[in-house]
Amino acid sequence: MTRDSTALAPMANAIRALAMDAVQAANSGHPGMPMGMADVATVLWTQFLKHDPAAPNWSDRDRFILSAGHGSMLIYALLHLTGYESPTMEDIRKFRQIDSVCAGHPENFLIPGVELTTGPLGQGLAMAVGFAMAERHLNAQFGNDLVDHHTWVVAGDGCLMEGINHEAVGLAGTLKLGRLNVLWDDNKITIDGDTSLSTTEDILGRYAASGWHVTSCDGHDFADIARALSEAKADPRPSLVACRTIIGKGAPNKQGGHNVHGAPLGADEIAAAREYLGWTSAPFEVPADILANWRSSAELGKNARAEWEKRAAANPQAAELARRMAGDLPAETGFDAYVQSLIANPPKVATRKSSEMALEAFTANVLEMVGGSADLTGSNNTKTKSTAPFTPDSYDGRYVYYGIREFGMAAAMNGMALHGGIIPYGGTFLVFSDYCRNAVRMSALQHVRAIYVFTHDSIGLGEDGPTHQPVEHVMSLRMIPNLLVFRPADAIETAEAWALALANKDRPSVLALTRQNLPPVRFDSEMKSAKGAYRLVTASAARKVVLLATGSEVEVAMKVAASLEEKGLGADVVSVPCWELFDEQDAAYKADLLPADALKVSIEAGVTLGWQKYIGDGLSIGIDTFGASAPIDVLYDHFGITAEKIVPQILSRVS
Ligand SMILES: Cc1ncc(C[n+]2csc(CCOP(=O)(O)OP(=O)(O)O)c2C)c(N)n1
Ligand SMILES: [Mg+2]
Repeated sequence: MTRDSTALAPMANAIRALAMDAVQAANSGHPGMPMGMADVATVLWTQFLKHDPAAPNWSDRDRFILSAGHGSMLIYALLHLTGYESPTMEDIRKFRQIDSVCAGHPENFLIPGVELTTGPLGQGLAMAVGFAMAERHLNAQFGNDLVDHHTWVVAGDGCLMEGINHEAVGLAGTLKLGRLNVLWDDNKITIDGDTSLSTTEDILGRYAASGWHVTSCDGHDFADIARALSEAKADPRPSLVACRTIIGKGAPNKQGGHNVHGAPLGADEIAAAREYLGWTSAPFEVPADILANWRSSAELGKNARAEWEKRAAANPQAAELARRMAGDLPAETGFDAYVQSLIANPPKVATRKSSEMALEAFTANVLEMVGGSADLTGSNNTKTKSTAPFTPDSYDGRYVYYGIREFGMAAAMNGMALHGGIIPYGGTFLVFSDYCRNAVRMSALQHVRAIYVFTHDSIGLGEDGPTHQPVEHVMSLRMIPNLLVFRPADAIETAEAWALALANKDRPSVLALTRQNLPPVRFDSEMKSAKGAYRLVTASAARKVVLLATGSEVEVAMKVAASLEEKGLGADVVSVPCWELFDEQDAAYKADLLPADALKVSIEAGVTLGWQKYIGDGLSIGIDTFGASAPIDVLYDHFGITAEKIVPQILSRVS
């Protein structure tokens, strides 16, 4: 519905009033951005955004992404004003308090209309690339009748300055994601002051050079904003709209300066702003006529949803789309038959290879899986026969060539998972997980099923040396809450890790996989990895030792156990493919695997810090220094991770 500025200005001022009053009440928060972008947001939400407040999860809604997450009051105000059930005015009054869904930064798990969690600058925009990829992919698979929407992003100077922006913009330009429109809050201010303190970049030039459509507007002129958004929507390329704004617009003495970025305006300035804006209502009160205008602004979206519902009712593919959007796996995943084939023919292969074999089975059945790699496809073994390339000419493809963009890849995976309808997986070397670590953390925080294939998981990669040999990575990933970290020991454990990663729809998984071949250690189909740790070998002689090992070191533990048994010392081998799942088991199960009367020994080719929680004052075999460049056997010997070097240390502790 097109409204003139006489109607729009008070609507935008309602956002400004809520933002300044909520920040003041909380005595913390960021009024500058919502006040500065209120006019742009008002045009977007009343004239462009396709949404229905009564159905926040409608799959064909446009996605609104507040990449500048510190401006959270902008989205809270928009959701409330347009009539979403949440947040209520009570929630807004309690902005940033423990009993309010209006958290300091928007959290996807607290409010349905909040598509994603933002706050780490740059990642919202980078996740938006994933949203736009998901839309095109599902459109190619399900057609215009079911999938036909846009991704709108509000991003600040910080989002465009972060390094990840380069990765995201390059990927979006290459993939020609024309449904992606970024509205840049071009206010020339960041926390420290004027942007000229730290950047002289020609941002529009950079985006244009990356294949984007770029345009600018006066971010306080409603007609000019609408003109620019129309252009952006129509252009077949991804669009950047530089919206020239004044930070804190409406606060007469503070607007335009960096002090309005992240501090309450104070009672005097709020009074002055009320005067300046002609806003006479008490805090947290919106005049009925203004609220009515906001509420009716979603009519277009409501009608669009009604039309969509009719089309969906008549579309035979709608049920399959609904299943994928709900995140439910298909009845047949290919897992059982694949495990039977391994039992019939146990392979001696690297776990990166057995991951590929598992993926062949899963991707043939679970069609919502979309894979990729950050330019290490042949090393990560992530490409399967079922996954054709995802390109601008074939968005129905299921394999993304992300390029050397680990952080951009992980953020895009989060975006695809959050959009829904897709289970993304992507690979790089484990040692480069640091490059995308904050996006992995954001997968976990946002409860999304993104699956990370991190190969070359130890000194076992050999000659490439310490720059490429992860030492602290597996352990440091275990420190991230709500993340499953799998380090499987053979082909069957790898298949189980994949099955568990797919089954856990509310959390991400990491698969840490070897470069080197590993012998099979499992020959049965009981889903033992589901408990995180299990007894692989039971002591023959009276048990004195329990060996805990992961991945490639399970083989070493088995040799150690055999050697101890020869000396009359009983030793269990416990394989620990996933700490997090083990930690969720009951006390009796844990006590049975980790008996108090045995010497407990951990063996893992990585840092030892952390194993003490399972082994107490037992023995921890690992690597607490950087690796070295040499052939694998030399390295395992050099770092003391062989039965020959471990057994004497155990003997000195047990008699
Ligand atoms: C990765 C990251 N680094 C630093 C911060 C802290 N931070 C929050 S907002 C901000 C400045 C952002 O400037 P801009 O995007 O221009 O926002 P504006 O001040 O215009 O609202 C910074 C440095 C952050 N949230 N994320
Ligand atoms: Mg700024």
